[in-house]
Amino acid sequence: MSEEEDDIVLSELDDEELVQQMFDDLYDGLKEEIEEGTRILLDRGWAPYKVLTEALVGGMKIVGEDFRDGILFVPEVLLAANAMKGGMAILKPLLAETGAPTIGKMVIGTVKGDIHDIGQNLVTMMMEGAGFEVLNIGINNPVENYVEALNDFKPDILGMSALLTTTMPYMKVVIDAMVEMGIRDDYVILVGGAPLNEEFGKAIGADAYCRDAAVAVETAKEFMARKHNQMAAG
Ligand code: B1M
Repeated sequence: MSEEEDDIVLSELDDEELVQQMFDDLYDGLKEEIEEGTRILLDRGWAPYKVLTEALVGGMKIVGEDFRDGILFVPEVLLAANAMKGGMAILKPLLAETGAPTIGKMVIGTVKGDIHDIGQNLVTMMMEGAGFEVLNIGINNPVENYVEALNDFKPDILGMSALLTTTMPYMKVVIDAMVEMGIRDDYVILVGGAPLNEEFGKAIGADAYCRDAAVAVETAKEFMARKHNQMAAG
C-alpha cells in the first residue's frame, strides 16, 4: 500500500473512531491532527465541553498512565501537552462565549516547584466561561507571587493547583503565610490537582478541594452566592 493510501482521513471516521484516533494522535503529540479533530467534532455539533472532556482530557489520561509506567518519557509527554494545548486554544473562545455577566474574580496559579499548567488553564477557561474574571499567574509560584496578585487584582477567590505529591504541601505554606499576614479570611481558597483529595484540602485549611474544572466552577459559584447572601443579610 502506498503511503498516501495509508493516511487516515479524520473527517471520514465516525465519532467513536475519531475520538479513538485523537487519543492516538495526542499520544503521538500530533498537534495539527488534534486541532483538526477538535474542529471536526465541533462541526458535527459536539458541545465544546464534551470535546474537551471526552476527546482531549480522555486522551491525556492515557498519556498519564504510560508516563507513570515508564512507557512514555518527558519529551513525548511535552509533545502530547503541546498537542492538547492546540485543541484547547480552539475551544477556549467557545467556552468563554456564554455571555454570562461577571459574577466574581479569581486568581489562579500552580505552586512553587511545579510546572504543570494544563489543568489550571482548563479551570481558567471554564471559570471564564461561567462569568468569572480570572487572573492566571502561571506556574512555579512562590508565596510572594500569590500575595502580589491578590493585592493587585483583588479577587474573591484564590485557586491553587499542584500535580506533584512533592509540591502539594506548598499550598499549606501559602495559606499559612496568608494567615500570618491576617488576610486568609479575605478570600475563598480553592485547591485542585490530580494528587489532592478532600481530606488534604481540609487539612491545609483550604475552603474546598475541586476534583475537576466543572466542580471548580460549581464550588466557586456556591461560594459567591453565599457571599452575596451574607452581604444582603448584613
Ligand atoms: Co508530569 N507528572 N511530571 N509532566 N504529568 C504527572 C502529574 C504524574 C502523575 C505522571 C505519572 O507518573 N503518572 C507524575 C506525578 C507523580 C506524583 O507526584 N505522584 C508526574 C511527574 C513525576 C513529573 C516529573 C517529576 C517527571 C520527571 O521530570 N521525571 C516532572 C515534574 C516537573 C515539575 O513540575 N517540576 C513532570 C513534567 C511533566 C511535563 C512537563 C512533561 C508535562 C507538563 C506539561 C504542562 O503542563 N504544560 C507533564 C504532564 C503532561 C503530566 C501528566 C501526564 C498530565 C497532566 C495533565 O495535564 N493532565 C500527569 C499524569 C496525570 O495527571 N494523570 C503527570 C490533564 C489535566 C486536564 O488534568 O492537571 O489533573 P489535571 O487537572 C484537572 C484536575 O486535577 C483539576 O481540574 C483539571 C481539569 O479537570 N485541577 C484543578 C487542576 N488544578 C486545579 C486547580 C483548581 C481546581 C481544580 O483550583 C481551584
